[in-house]
Amino acid sequence: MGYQFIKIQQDNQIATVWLNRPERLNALNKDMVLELDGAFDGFAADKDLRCVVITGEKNFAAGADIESMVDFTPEEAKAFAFVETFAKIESFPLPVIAAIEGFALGGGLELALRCDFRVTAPNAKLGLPEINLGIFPGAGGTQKLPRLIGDSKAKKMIFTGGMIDGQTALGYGLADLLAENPLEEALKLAGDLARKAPVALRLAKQCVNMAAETELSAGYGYEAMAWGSLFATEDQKEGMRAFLEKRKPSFTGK
Ligand code: CO8
Repeated sequence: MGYQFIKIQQDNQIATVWLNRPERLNALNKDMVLELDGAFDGFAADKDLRCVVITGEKNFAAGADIESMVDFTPEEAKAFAFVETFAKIESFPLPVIAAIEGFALGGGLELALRCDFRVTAPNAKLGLPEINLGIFPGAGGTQKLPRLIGDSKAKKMIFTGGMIDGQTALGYGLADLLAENPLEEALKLAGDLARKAPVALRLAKQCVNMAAETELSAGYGYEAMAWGSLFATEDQKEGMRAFLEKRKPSFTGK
């Protein structure tokens, strides 16, 4: 499929998605998010894929496209929050990494928040400036950010609309890794993850995501069930046998 607002490169079981609207600092419009949605459907059908990296040249994304939003009705605004696409990315069965250079603002940062990890350049600029537009972050920002960095730091970012750099984001726990070349570092991490047992990794992601949404007892129950199910996989046998035979495991995803 041809894309107008994203580019995709696939190598060594890793897909890299480039947000590609540089003249608008990769501001997310409806078509870009729909393309992203379609791309993730394609990734889900690719049994060889092990990890996805989302990035943008020079900038990650300076938010949702303000020009598209200015005359929205409340109904149109709600539909523009791309609830389903962002949820699809958050619950995607493979690890998803955001590699952030330049601006990651508003809906751009909210997209990065739905990824499993954020690798950030030290001089990147991250923020939720929506308050300066008479709105607040509406694509998960008010819910994800406090869970990630705590209420008061999240409120500071959301209420003031100020930007923080990559170094500060690392201190906040908003960035997981700091690198001069975030894409290179993200691909290194993706390569490591691609060698892990795919079924175990997928279920581990489900369990951790569930921790933010469920009561502890239900989470423990789900974890026990998912963990037990791994003993029906070839990869569990391979992983444990490789340890006992003092060799590296070779996982197949079965
Ligand atoms: N929407 C539309 N156009 C944008 C956006 C944006 N978010 N950001 C930048 N642009 C455009 C500029 O208008 C400019 O266009 P032109 O060249 O035609 O004038 C071009 O990109 C380059 O930008 P600047 O000239 O402004 O570049 P500067 O380096 O001077 O400034 C900034 C960079 C500080 C990033 C500045 O562009 C800025 O403040 N941008 C807006 C940031 C913002 O407010 N983002 C939040 C948007 S609201 C939002 O994200 C709501 C999310 C909820 C739903 C999300 C679903 C996906």
